[in-house]
Amino acid sequence: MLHRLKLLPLAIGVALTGISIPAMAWDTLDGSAPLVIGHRGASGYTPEHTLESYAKAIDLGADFIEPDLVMTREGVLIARHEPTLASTTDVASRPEFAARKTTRMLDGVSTTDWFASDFTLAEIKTLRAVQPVASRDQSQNGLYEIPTLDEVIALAQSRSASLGRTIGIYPEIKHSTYHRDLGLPMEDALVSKLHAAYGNTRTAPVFIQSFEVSNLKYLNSTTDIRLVQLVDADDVNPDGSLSLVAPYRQPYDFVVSGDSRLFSDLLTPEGLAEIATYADGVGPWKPYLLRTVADNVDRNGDGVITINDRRIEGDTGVIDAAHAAGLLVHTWTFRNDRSQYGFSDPQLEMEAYFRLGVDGVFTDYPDTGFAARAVVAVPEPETYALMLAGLGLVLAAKARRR
Ligand SMILES: [Ca+2]
Ligand SMILES: [Ca+2]
Repeated sequence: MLHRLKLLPLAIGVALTGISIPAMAWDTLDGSAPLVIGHRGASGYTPEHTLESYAKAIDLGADFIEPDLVMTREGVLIARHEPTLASTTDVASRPEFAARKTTRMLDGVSTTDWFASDFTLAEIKTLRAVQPVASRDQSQNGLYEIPTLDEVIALAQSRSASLGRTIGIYPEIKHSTYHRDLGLPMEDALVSKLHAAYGNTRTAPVFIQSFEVSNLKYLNSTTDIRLVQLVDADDVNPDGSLSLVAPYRQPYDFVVSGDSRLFSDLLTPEGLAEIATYADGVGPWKPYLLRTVADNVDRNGDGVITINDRRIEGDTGVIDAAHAAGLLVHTWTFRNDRSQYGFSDPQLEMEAYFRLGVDGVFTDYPDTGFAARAVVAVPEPETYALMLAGLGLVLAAKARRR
């Protein structure tokens, strides 16, 4: 409720200056409105990581679009959630690529699939995206190409110009250590593209994100573009604590270097203080922020007890601690069709996180995020009354002076 109290001086200030548009004082790091980030585009509606999905996200109100990045054989950055291609493209149905199916270790996990690094960009461009979530619209399968980072940047910049509002990009370096071990290091290639498109400045409408740590520390020495440390986990325990099982136990570069710290250690005051030495924000999985417990009540009434029925037990203090360390908090992932911890409605879930003061949300459904932010942005009725009363006093005083 803290931000509601912040509105009082704001309301008086608004009244004294005669500005009649009420403004929300958010509990975000800098008081500005939180970001709606189109997670893999508008991936709830359109196959993820396609220009069509990013364009849809922009149409639905996203402030930023999120390309996850992997590399082709010749080192071109392309947008895919994983270096593997089977779940999000039609590669498995293409006889000319049947022999490319192979087994590699991916962050310690033996993985059999088609890997982007075994394909040239020209070959990647012959593939078509498919919707990987069976319950989502399958009618656009086979229609859209796999975009390069260059194409994503061009889309964001052209849509920014045509719409008159800035569309940012939020690239994620996927599996940094894995790519480096293949001889395809991603960091310099990404920075080079971003500097060419936006300049080397922290005011660029760009955040670079990674689950690994050492690559972000390196990037902090090579670019002023803002950096975000992602923090993962694999599940939520019945008591509300986070379950940490490999490969979601530690940043993979910690596994390789023998650093014993877990993802959860990054969110202690000490962990956050260290992140603040090299990054501008932290991106924790949302259960790290809002504490929930399982109590065997079917809150969403679907007849089964799942993680979605959990009871909310307040917040964990991580947002305030991150803000105290000077870090933005961008959390993920909000989906209309799943993972609504403790909530029966996906918009209400995002509203709750906005009220807690997160600085941004990643969502597969940017329209729901946009609607949630609009609801939270509207001051409560008593605040309106205060503002109107203040404005009335000013107008009356002006009238007497005439
Ligand atoms: Ca991502
Ligand atoms: Ca249920």
